[in-house]
Amino acid sequence: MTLQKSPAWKALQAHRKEIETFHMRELFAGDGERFRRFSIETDGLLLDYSKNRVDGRTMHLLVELARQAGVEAYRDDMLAGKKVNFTEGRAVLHTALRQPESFRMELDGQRVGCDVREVLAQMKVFCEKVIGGEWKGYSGEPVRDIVNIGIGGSDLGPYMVTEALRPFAHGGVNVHFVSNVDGSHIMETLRGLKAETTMFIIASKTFTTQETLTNAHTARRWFLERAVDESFVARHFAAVSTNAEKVAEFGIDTENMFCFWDWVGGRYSLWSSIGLSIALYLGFDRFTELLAGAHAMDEHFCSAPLEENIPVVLALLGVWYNNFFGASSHAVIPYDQYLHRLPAYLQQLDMESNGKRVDCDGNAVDYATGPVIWGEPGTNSQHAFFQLLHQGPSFIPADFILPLKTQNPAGRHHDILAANCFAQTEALMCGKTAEEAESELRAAGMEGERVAALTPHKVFPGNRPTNTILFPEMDPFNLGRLVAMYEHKVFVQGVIWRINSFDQWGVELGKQLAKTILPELGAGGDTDAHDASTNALVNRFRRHSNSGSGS
Ligand code: G6Q
Repeated sequence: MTLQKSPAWKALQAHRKEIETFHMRELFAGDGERFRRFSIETDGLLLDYSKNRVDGRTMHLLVELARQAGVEAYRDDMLAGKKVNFTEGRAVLHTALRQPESFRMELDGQRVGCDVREVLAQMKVFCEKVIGGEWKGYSGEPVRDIVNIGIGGSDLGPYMVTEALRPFAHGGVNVHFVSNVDGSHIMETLRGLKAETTMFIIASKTFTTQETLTNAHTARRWFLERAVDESFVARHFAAVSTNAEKVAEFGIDTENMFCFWDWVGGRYSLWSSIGLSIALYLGFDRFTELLAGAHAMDEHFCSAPLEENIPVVLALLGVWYNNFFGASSHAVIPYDQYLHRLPAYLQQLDMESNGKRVDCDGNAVDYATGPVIWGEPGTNSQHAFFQLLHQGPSFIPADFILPLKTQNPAGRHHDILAANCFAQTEALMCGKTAEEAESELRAAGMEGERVAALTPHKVFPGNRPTNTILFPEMDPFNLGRLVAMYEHKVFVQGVIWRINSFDQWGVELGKQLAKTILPELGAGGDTDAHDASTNALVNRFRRHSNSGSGS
């Protein structure tokens, strides 16, 4: 049966018409218990979803949709190591990376639990040596700067986490991230560094990614121009990969290689040795707190009933708006400057996972799947795009995220931040009626036609949904919970939409075509191998660029 013909879907469609005219203002006015009924707390992490266009029946029907889609069975399959990434024939076991020590699991003859512990132990020893200064560079000085070279899943997670947890850095090493193949990224990063005290971590699951290898070779050249002796590479380059052969081919001693496994998807890999830069920057104990936080969310996801399950409820609300209100985007607004990379991280997690148009039977879907995810920290975003959230014609649900305690108590900063966060969700929900707008204008001394002319511009329709996520403070444990919460939300939505959330074939075509175009940029004469637009762009670049051979 197709999704849209399922009883739960049809019931939701009918219900959508029933609640069309409901305004959240009235729902709150008519129900003093609304916050209590529509919020969930687990160990200090609160999801308030009462400012959504839902009532008890909506939630009942949405949970029914999750049941009919088999969310619980799919979840159990994923955790049991079944090959739920069916287009790549892979298990999806990032949850195994954050299991406690007692965890034992075998998969196709691999000792998943033991392998994870072994690599963690290797990371711990390495971190202790580097942080403690026992690991010396070629001049005998300790490491001061770590440069993580990776892209996509091998960059966004560690970069987001190290930014989010800056106050927890031990201060002995700085961390830098180079991802873009634009040479400016690596050249700007290297400019301030000393080869003697710099350690490069080449983070690439496949160790074949063009951008990462190009940056890694540039880093190696930069290093050797200074260190001269090839044998010094071993003290300054480490690799995180599943591909030992390619690591050795690049010239990195496999002693300095930290492995992970094909059952860890790139965008789910920050919990694996891809998190080495996190562990070096924060210290290994902080890294394990991050894992423990994610594990706590895994436990909640596995054990809480669907109605009280935070990732499930977030997923269902997303489906509600995406599929029944035509909301094609979803904003994420962290009220925490340290989380400034969270929206970018979630863009990959959500859009690469659920930006799919074909269902698990290979049929094109006739319903919306993953929305566009976007956002910026509050309060900055209030002064930029909130106008559109409040008064634009598009309907955009949003998540507001706020830690209760700040890492930097300073005057009334945190109160002002929180007041803005709460005020925005209140404003989006309540809006401002024409009568209210008009009486405000009159109270300000305006009269007659001017009032009538200005009133429509001052009206806020309200009834715009938000989730508010509060947690005790931005520390490794809570960040782990927050990220795992979004991972599971994305998973649940993928199950409901009957798509494979764990492959990413959509990134392949552009990569293939770039491989054809690259040699053309360095060849003589004009190309006519493509369409007229691509030919003209390639030929113009060839004539005017200063890039060198293009090879
Ligand atoms: C993530 C994707 C993708 C991947 C990068 C880097 O889920 O697979 O973003 O992480 O393409 O790949 P490598 O780690 O293999 O270099």
